[in-house]
Amino acid sequence: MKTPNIRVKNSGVVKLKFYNDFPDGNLVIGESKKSVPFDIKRFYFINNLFNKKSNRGKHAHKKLEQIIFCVNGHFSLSLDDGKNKQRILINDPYIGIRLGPKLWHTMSGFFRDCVILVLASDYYDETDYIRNYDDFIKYVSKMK
Ligand code: T46
Repeated sequence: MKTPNIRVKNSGVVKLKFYNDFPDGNLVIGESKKSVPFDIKRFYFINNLFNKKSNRGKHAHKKLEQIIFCVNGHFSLSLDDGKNKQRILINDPYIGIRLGPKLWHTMSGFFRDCVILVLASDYYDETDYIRNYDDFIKYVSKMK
């Protein structure tokens, strides 16, 4: 995957160190506060994405920092900072995308046994989610 040129606010690219010259498989490494720019308090992964029509995400966070990876297969990530929108095909396990706060994100188009891995800066807290798009637009415009 070519390194994506991120055009929305509160996002960016995280590149992991990897060794892919082992005959027995590849090794990929991330470290808190080094390649991953925060302390990792939680991780989760999403698998069993066989329904190609599924749409996940469709929300923003108020404070949470996350990095999203596709460790297998590929999917489409849509980002929206309330003003700029961008869609990225995520298909490189060594490149993660920062999902910073106040960034509406949607994952779709899951393909080839897609497995998504997310590293998060904090524990799960439903009050940190903005799950309604109109509320998101109001929230980001208040912040300006
Ligand atoms: C995000 C995107 C990329 C928990 O109880 N604990 C957790 O740590 C998480 C992540 C979820 N949940 C519960 C909350 C819901 O009842 O699991 C259920 C499904 O969560 P949600 O619909 O938010 O799943 P996604 O895939 O739409 O979103 C997830 C993360 O929730 C979210 O923070 O940014 O992945």
